[in-house]
Amino acid sequence: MRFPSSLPYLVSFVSAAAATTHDVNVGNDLKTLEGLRYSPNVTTAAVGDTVVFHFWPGPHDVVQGDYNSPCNPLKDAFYSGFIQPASSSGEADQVFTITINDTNPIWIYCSETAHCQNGMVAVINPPASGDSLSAFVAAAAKTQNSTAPAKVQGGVISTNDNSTATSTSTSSSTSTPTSSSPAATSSTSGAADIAGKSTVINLISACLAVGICWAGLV
Ligand SMILES: *[C@@H]1O[C@H](CO)[C@@H](O)[C@H](O)[C@H]1NC(C)=O
Ligand SMILES: *[C@@H]1O[C@H](CO)[C@@H](O)[C@H](O)[C@H]1NC(C)=O
Ligand SMILES: *[C@@H]1O[C@H](CO)[C@@H](O)[C@H](O)[C@H]1NC(C)=O
Ligand SMILES: *[C@@H]1O[C@H](CO)[C@@H](O)[C@H](O)[C@H]1NC(C)=O
Ligand SMILES: [Cu+2]
Repeated sequence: MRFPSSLPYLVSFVSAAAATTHDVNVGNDLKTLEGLRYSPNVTTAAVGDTVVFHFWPGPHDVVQGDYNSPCNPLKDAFYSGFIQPASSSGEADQVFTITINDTNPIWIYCSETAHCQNGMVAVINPPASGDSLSAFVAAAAKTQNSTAPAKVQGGVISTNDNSTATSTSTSSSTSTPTSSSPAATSSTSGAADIAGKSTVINLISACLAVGICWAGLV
């Protein structure tokens, strides 16, 4: 059961080797140090890329919004749920990751009370013309309340690993050789195993022979 189901995974892993990871901080504009922000608030991502959301003290969440109804989710929106760091200064030890399936604009907001209304919004792949994020901010400011999907969906929550978050494209490009090398390594280590075993067998037979010789001498 496990082996057949891992095959499509390996295939997609190899074909997605050129994908880029984009990191977005939630609740911390690293430039202005404003809390009610996503940073960066504009991300350009290709199909197959991933966007990893890092959560700073809030609480905050990540909701896929409806451009025509700011601070409300799209139908079947992705949703992170609220993720709060243990410490009041650092990042949460969990991240939320979405995969980009197409290059249509993705509007994002935080559903915590008043956050969306105060400009806690972002966009992935904004429309080519017009400052649509500013228009979204202005429209959001006119809304009264925010809503969110009932459950976490459309993305993956995983352990925050700063080492992968900072070495994005390098880690995905090195995954190609890594993904192809196990076959090569396992065959060479298999050969090494056989070589090792035959060495041991040779030693044992040599010892036996010597022992027999020695015993024979005594
Ligand atoms: C990740 O790195 C940031 C910045 O150095 C740090 O504040 C944060 O605590 C780290 N998060 C984890 C989970 O190690
Ligand atoms: C997006 O973030 C930048 C950098 O912090 C900020 O200057 C800009 O005002 C933000 N845009 C909107 C529409 O909030
Ligand atoms: C939205 O907020 C307004 C004003 O505070 C309130 O009257 C209304 O009931 C709220 N709507 C929902 C769906 O919570
Ligand atoms: C991409 O497709 C997957 C599988 O259908 C879905 O779970 C995910 O939410 C989609 N990503 C976005 C950004 O909508
Ligand atoms: Cu928030």
